Amino acid sequence: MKLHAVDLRRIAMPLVRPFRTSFGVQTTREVLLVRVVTDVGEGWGECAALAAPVYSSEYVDGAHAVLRDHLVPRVLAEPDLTARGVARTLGGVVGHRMAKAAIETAVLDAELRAHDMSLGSYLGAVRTEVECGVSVGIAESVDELLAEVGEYVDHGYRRIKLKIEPGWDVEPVRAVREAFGDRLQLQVDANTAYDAASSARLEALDEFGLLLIEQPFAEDDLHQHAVLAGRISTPVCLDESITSARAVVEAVRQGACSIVNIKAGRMGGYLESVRVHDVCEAMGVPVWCGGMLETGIGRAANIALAALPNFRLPGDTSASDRYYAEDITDPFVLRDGMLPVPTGPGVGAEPRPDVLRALTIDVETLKR
Ligand code: SMG
Ligand code: MG
Repeated sequence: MKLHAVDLRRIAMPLVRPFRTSFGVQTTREVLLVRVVTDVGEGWGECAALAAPVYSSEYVDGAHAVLRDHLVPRVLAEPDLTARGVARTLGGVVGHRMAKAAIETAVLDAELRAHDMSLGSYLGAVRTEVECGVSVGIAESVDELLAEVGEYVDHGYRRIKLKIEPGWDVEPVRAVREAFGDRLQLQVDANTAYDAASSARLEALDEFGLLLIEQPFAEDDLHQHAVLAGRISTPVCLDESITSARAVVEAVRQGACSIVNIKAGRMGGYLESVRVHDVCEAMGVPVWCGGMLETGIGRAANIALAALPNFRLPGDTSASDRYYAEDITDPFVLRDGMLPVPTGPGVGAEPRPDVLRALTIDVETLKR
């Protein structure tokens, strides 16, 4: 296909409640959306980067700049662009995986729409709906946390993930276990907030029957994760550390994790995510789909990915109303703890023009 133009659109979406993690509080989700206009039609992709470089080194202004100055000019110059070729075209640029993923997804969306094929079918989905979990931020108090978890349990979520940090770990986990019982599927995510000195607090979580402990240590510290994994029976899961199929093979080989959180943005796209899924399956390592507070565009694509066979645990693929009063697409509505895998062509969701317009801060159009 030929690429005619690319829109880089910045939107701001207020969250229905503040989301606090070990790295800070999000109250509004600033999102960078990519739209490609091609000779076979248009396509959309959502960049996973947050407004500030606090989850990973990427952030919205940086992603915007690298797309505008380096990535989009390379794809615009490509005489015959395919989604499978995007990674090679962008290979000369080091890093910036979330920005690369956004453009690759938009090209893939356009290509699949032109072939009237859904992303799920293309990636190898084996389910028509996926089991959903929800990620619960650090609260002001244990009582407030229990109220929030109770709301989500009543809503039907199949598993709860608690954000933790040193000082907000054993007590909230114990309180949730006591209030909701041992049958609640429960896991925790530290977003790298621990180190060797605070690791004993994590060992104390071993008695609570957690599904997993996600990314307790720094993203480049596989060794510390392997040490913890050797000391506890709760599986250690990696998020921030896993940026490619190569990285996951190394992490598993070192004993640093036995479960993997897959986020397409972090891997540089859905195509690399399928490779990570496949190598994990071959190594006997279950995966699950992470989230970056996506709008309906990114959420639709995540749900398609989560329908692959080795996605064996509920994902952070919550319903639209967990995040937003109004989504930019038709909302994803939870039914019996599940969300349906989109069946329409491409990612299977598109922005509603009026909502998109109302939330837009800026649009920059780059042409051939
Ligand atoms: O999309 O439901 C979601 C957010 C899930 O906890 C979540 N994501 O480390 O897994 C993670 C975090 C990263 C983003 S926090 C703003
Ligand atoms: Mg995480």
